Amino acid sequence: MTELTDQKQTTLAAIAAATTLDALEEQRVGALGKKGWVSLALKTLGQMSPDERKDAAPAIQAVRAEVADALDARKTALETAALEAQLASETIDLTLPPPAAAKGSIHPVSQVMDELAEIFADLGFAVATGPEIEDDWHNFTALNMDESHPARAMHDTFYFPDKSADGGEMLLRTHTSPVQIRSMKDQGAPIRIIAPGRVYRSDSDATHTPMFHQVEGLVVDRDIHLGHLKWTLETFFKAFFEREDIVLRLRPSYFPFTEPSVEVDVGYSNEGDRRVVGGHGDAEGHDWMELGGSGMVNRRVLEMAGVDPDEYQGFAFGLGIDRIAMLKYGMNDLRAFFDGDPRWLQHYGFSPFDQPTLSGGVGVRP
Ligand code: 2NL
Repeated sequence: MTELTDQKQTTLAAIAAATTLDALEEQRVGALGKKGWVSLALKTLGQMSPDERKDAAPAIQAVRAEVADALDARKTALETAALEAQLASETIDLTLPPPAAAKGSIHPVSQVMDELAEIFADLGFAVATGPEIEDDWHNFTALNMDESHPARAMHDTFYFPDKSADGGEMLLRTHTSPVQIRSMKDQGAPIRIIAPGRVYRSDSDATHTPMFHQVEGLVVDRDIHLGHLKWTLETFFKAFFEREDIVLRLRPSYFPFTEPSVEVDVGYSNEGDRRVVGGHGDAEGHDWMELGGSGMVNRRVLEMAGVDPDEYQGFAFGLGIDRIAMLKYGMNDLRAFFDGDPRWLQHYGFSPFDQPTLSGGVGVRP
């Protein structure tokens, strides 16, 4: 019994001195584990006479309980101390100055895409998206540009070295028209969508980059005519440029995918080295700027997209997003759009908190 009391004193002292949960566990195993001294002491009860056992059993159980209680108490104390230390290290000093202002800004192209989506959503258009890597059927054939069509060569297409599984050429889309072809095939008519996104053409100079942004629009329904097209574009440009004196000029043109086809010009005036839309025709320095093309969807295109051209008609248009962004926000160098220069982005970028909305204005400056 004295040996047991000694072992108990040693263990209780070690428990009290333990500063980690690991050290505590070591004491538990040494005392209460299968080969621990308490467990071994309990095993000796079997060899005792009933009289001896009557005294020894409660004594050993009492030691066992005392050690177990000490372990529990120490464990709770260590855990509480650990939590308090963590809480102390994670306090926030509210008297410190605020962190530096966020450095990121929304690129003008992203801003204008958000503005476009907002305006067209209000006119009942949904936003459609599709792959940037296309096959030649969706990019060209379905748009009434077969292999021999000269417009195919005119598009300066980036082709991939490998053909698709069914033998077609793979390419980077040269316009977002294939998105609308896919939407018509999937949804059928009537349909009212815009397809904004990146497009690629292999030409590059001061006014052309190999990747640029386009938004196309498509409305297919019964009895659609050119009047709907003109009203839609005029309404869009008035909302986008936030002025009522927008003048549009539709010039006869040719696209294989529309018939008739028209070029869309907007009137502008020069203000120093900056072009400002609207107010056309009242003084020197006024001219027209081509912003896109449009027309009535060629019936062959409707047919190839699975829409019956005797039941449905449609109009479509395509606008260069980078160009209308430059015009609206007074930027003069297209190439700066894609340089990723943080100073340019700092100057021309938009705050992430400035979401374009029709109620709050679609073009708030940061
Ligand atoms: C331009 C000219 C245009 C279209 C794009 C189109 C799409 C389908 C069917 C018919 Cl699915 N047309 N898109 C139509 C006319 C012109 O873009 O100069 N864009 C910058």
